[in-house]
Amino acid sequence: MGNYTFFNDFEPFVTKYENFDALGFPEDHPGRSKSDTYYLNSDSLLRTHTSAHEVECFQTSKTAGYLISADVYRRDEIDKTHYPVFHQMEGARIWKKSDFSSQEELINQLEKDIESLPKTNMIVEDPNPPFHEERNPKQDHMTDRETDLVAQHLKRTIEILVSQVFQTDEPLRVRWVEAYFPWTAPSWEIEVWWENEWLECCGCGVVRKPVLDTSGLDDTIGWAFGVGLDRLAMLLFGIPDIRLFWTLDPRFKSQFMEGQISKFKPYSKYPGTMRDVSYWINEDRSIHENDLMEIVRNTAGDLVESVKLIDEFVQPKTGRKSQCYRIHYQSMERSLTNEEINRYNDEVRDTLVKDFGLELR
Ligand code: FA5
Ligand code: MG
Repeated sequence: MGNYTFFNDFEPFVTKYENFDALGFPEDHPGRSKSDTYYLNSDSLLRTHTSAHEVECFQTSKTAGYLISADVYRRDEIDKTHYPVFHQMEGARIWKKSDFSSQEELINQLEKDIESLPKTNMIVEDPNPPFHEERNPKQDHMTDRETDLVAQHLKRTIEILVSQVFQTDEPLRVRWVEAYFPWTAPSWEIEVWWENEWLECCGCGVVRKPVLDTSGLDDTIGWAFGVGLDRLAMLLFGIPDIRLFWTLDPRFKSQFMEGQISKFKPYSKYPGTMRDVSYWINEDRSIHENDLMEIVRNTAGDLVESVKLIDEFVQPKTGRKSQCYRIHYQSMERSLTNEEINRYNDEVRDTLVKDFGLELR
C-alpha cells in the first residue's frame, strides 16, 4: 500500500498555531474555546487531534505517505463513549506534480495507484457526487479529475483499513457522508454499520492548498484522514464503557492477548448509585456544561460513569432558569460506600457555589 513513515512519539503539548491556526480554523470555531480544550497558557495546549502534527509531518516525511498515532485531549461530556483522553491515528498521502512531465502522466499514476490497492468485499454506499459546489466544494487549484481520483484513492484506502479491523463473516456495510473540516475540501466521514447502528469512525478529505503551501509542498496534491482508535477498539472487542481501557482490574487485561481479537466477556460490575445536582442559573451566574463535567471529573475521576442533564425549566414569574444533572457514580474496581459518594457529591456542589457563584436548589 505504498510507503508510509510512522510518527509515534510526538509530545502532547502543541501550540495554538499548530492545533488550530495552521489548519485554518476560524477565530470563532468552538473547538478553540477554553470550555472544549485544555490550555496550559494562552499559547500552548494539549493537542485536541493528531492533525496538530500535520504540517510538521508533511515537512519532514521522506515518503509520500505518513501515519501518526497519539493520545489526544478534549474537554467533553462524560458517558460510555467519551473520555477526556483518547487516541487517534492520522494518515496522509501526497503526489508531487513536478514528479510528472505532464498532467496526463499524473492522472495515469493516480489511476494506477488506485488500481493497485487491494480489493475488499465490503458493501459501500456512496450516494453523493465526489464534490458538490455548495455542500462540499472542490478546490480551485485542482481539476475535477484530480479531485475525483485523489478522493477515490483516499476512500479505497480507508475502506481497506476498516475492512482489516472488522473481520466479519458477512460483508461489512459502510457508507460515505459529506463532512466539513477547515483544512480539507472536499471532506467526508465514513460510517460503519455495527450492531444495528451507523457509527462514525473517521474524518477525512483532500488537503487544502494553504496547509500544503505552509508545509513547503506548493506543487502537491493529496489527502488526509483521522480515526478514533478507542471507539474502533470498543466495537471490535465489544467493550461497553470507554473507562474500561483505564482499569487496573486484572479481569480486564487478562482477557486480551497481543495479535488476537476476542470479544470482551463482561465480569460482574460493582454496584453504582446516582445523585442529582440542581441549581439556578442567571444571566450573570451561568456555567458551561463542559465546566460542570470538569468539576465532576476533578472531584471523582473515573468513579463517574455518566453525567446527564435530566431536567431544565424556567420559573414563569422570575424568568430564572433551573438545571438538574444526574451523576452516576460507579467504580470499575471496587464497591463505593454511601459516605464516600456523599462526600464527592458535596464537594461538587461546594465547587459550583465557590467557583461559579451558583445558587443550589
Ligand atoms: C478530527 O479530530 C479530525 N482531526 C479528523 C481529520 C483528520 C479530518 C485529517 C480530516 C483530515 P473528529 O473530531 O470527528 O475529527 O474526531 C475523529 C474521531 O475521534 C471521531 O470519529 C471519533 O471516533 C473520535 N472521538 C472524538 N471525540 C472523542 C472522545 N471524546 N472520546 C473518544 N473518541 C472520540
Ligand atoms: Mg466528528
